Amino acid sequence: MKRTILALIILTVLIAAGCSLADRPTTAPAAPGEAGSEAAPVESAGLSADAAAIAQERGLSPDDITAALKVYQPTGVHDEYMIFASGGHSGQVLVIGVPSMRLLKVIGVFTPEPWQGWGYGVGNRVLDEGAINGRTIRWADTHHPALSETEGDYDGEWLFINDKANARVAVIDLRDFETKQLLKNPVVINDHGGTFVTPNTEYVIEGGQYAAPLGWEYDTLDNYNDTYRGAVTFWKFDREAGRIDPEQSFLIELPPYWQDLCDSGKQVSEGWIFCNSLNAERATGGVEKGNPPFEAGASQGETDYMHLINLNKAEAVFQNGGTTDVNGFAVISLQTAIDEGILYMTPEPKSPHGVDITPNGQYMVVAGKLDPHVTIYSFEKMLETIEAEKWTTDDYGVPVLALEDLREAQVELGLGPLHTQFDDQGYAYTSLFLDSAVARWSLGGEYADLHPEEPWQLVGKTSVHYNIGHLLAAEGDTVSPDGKYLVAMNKWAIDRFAPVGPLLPQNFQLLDIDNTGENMQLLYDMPIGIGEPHYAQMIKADKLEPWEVYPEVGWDPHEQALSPNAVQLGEEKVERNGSEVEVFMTAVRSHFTPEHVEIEQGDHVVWHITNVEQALDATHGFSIPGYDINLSLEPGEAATFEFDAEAPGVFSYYCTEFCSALHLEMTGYLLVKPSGPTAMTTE
Ligand code: CUK
Ligand code: CUA
Repeated sequence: MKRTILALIILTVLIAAGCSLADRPTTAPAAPGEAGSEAAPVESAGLSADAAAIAQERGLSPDDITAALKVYQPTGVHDEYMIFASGGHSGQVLVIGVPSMRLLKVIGVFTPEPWQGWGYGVGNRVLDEGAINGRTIRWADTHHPALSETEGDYDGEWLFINDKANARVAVIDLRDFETKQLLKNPVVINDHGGTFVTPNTEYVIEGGQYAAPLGWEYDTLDNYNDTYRGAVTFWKFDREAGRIDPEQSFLIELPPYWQDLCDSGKQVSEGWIFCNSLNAERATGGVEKGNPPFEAGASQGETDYMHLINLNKAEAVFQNGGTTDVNGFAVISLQTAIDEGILYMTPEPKSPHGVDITPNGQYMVVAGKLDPHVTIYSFEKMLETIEAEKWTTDDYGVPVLALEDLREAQVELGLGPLHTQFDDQGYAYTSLFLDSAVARWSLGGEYADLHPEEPWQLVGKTSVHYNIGHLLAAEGDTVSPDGKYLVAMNKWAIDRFAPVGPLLPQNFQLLDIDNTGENMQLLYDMPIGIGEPHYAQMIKADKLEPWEVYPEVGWDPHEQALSPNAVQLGEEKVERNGSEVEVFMTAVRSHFTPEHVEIEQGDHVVWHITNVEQALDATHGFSIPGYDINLSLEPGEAATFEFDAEAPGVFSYYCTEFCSALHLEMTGYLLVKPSGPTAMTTE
């Protein structure tokens, strides 16, 4: 509210100062003091006509000025919202403040992150959980982050994200913004429709993508229809443990359509899961053999299938032992899913992408990439149709409910609709990839009274730059969206920023949606130069309660408990047991204790360091040259790393965070004495 008043004051000032607001300013602003009685508000607000002069000099339009006023955060003022964005190919998660669009952190997830010491001595254990067939994988194609929910609302406690390339899922603890677990899906080799959570985060959903034989088995493409399969995985999240429990998780085998994106039912539809798909044609490619290329083969049909999954029934089948075992993982077979009434499908028009459930849980919204409409399905009609057992079946015997029986509405929006989010005023927002626009449209049913327009109508479009993929509104996929802000996640910035070579950054554009009607003002462009983020979520910042320091000195962030290897001040030592050396070290401004560590070539070294400080900013780093060791020791943190001292020499370890005026002196010598006769003699 303060902000709005400030905006009004500045605009008043600009007008008073003679700045033409109809077009780019051309008239000179009045000199301070010359404007007579009109100058009073300027002085009383402590503002000068300088603002008008700056606006004129920079050629800023009135819209530019209001946009600037809406996003500017004076120093020390925190953002109202936080975005957790996929870092795309970087394999990381980006944390961004809204409305300032300032990058606050890059959380190391699937990829080493040196500043956080993620994967350089500490964190390797977690990163190695994501190994596949014994091979370490150090990148990921992160697509969809999911904040944990309580009763369908973000609770600010946990974050999950998937790796499309390798079918992996990560768990991040929002107490310290650190990754705690990586899981490789033992049944499928890639994924896409993840992660999404059920309304109380009982399950983390990981939908499939490109069909393949389950369990990473081999078979020829000639057998595609018989042995290739789609899938959706339900990972059971144990909040207490802060981990996904694979033993309590299961997967449902699906026909070899390419399951794309999923969303969890909520409110009335809680207990159901919806996944769209894109290759009901079951095209297998092979353009070099004279077959239709994938993009043609997979788009031949007029419709693909939305999968309607009864999660409650699936869970019951799993708990009653009705699963088979694939690579040690519980799988509900396709036949069981059909027999037990777990799986139904319904057609969705032309190369669908994304399925989004309205906040009340009553409607499923599906966009067709090659269809200018979004199709809105009624959950109630779905239940009635299932109840009436009114269906045909697909080639695998899955019941297919007619689109006409489930359809609530279709809204023509424009070219290339992809993803949809919601606000608190009864509007939905859909990204239009080909149009490079965000469409606002009116919801019907119980939302019809919230806005002045007819239900199920296109209300307005705002151009974005360029080729938008996902979009996100403030808490826009929860049971109670906030409206206010929307971010367009554009694939290519093209001409929006100074050129940086042929690889273009992406462009997050912030839109003001805090109004009704056509107008959605574009506020800010934020380049993303670290990968191609797909999806992000925006949470009210005050829902997050991250720790400022670790709760106690000697804290192991991985276990979120006191470390048995914590080192207290005065207990520093180096212990030898055969060729195994154990170092117990403390870090405090501005020294490590001990400052000399003398070992022998060939020793196996286990090194414990505790940062014994509890002050807010007392982070130390710890690096050993030549051994690829770099830690970040946040206040209270205890860390342990190991290495084999293969190379003899003198290695200066030092603190890599500028922690005090004597930070450069925060160092020590690791002396690795050569084994056997030394060649260093000169006499
Ligand atoms: S997908 Cu990328 S724009 Cu992976 Cu959610 Cu639609
Ligand atoms: Cu500790 Cu620099």
